Amino acid sequence: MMKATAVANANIALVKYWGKRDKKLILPQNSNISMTCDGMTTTTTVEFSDKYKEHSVVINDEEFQKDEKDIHGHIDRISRLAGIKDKARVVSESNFPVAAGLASSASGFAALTVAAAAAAGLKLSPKDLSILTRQGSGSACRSIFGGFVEWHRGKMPDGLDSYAESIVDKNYWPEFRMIATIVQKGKKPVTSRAGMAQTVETCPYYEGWLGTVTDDLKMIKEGIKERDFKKVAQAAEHNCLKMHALMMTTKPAIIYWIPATIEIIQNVLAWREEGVKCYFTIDAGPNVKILCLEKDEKEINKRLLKLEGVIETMICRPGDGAKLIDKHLF
Ligand code: 2P0
Repeated sequence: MMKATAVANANIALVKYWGKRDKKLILPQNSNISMTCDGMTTTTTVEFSDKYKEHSVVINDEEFQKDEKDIHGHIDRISRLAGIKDKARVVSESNFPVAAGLASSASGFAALTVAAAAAAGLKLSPKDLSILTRQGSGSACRSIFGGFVEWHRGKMPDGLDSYAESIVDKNYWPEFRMIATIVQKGKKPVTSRAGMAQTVETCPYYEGWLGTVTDDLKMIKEGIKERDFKKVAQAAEHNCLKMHALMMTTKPAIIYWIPATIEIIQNVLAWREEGVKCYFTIDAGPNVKILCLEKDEKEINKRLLKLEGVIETMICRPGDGAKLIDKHLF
């Protein structure tokens, strides 16, 4: 088989990945934890053939423009591993706004890796797929798995012990929700890759981050296993604010928040005072993800949609890991 199609969901981190210990192999400074999000899906078809002279990559109907994420290099990495010389045609579609800072590269690289490995004839375990995916984009290695996932930092210089692993599958805690709240579409001012490199180099508080992240990991892993919403959500919110404190105190400062970001933060805090059980997390952009449980989802979503700065929301439950499907895009 030289053609294969995979689907993968985006993921949102509860303990963030923000800094590399090895830029080439994409090895993180700290272990991190995410939830794979049902319904935020990328579908990718890859075909290797001698009829293609060069790799071609079409994402959401547009020819891929080269950026810091080296998709062509990632395809080469996979074909080298399989020992094939043919070039690839790649067509990829996401069902959510790709430029909205919603982890599109995670679902994208996970789907690409699973499809390309299968099309190249490689038979890899989920762990090995995760290691391979990681070399394309770090957070994507978590999207190989469903439910709640930990990406291990690892210690080895070759990165063979830095892979993602399931904590619990999507059926363990089906009531958990992330409401992705869009306040701005379009590209962010500083990419994650550049932003995290600058943070490791210039932020005076980075040691403080590394020194406290172990507590966050422990709390969140325990909370997931105990299905203790407050334990997970409170620690996730704290971890997110620590990451943004790092970003803000690099040189030059990286401030991803816009007024609507603060509007949501202030409201979430006020709603919590009222007894509504909701917390927030924010990634490398202005959009906010609200953590809540199914029973409060409707009320919180209604409140979010009334805020001036909110464009739209997407409600996600724990979703599946990446998998092959039969229906090709071409
Ligand atoms: C995360 N982010 O844990 C963190 C939180 C953004 C903020 O992982 O350079 O696109 O390709 O490994 O994975 C975004 O970084 O960066 C990210 P690369 P990636 O979700």
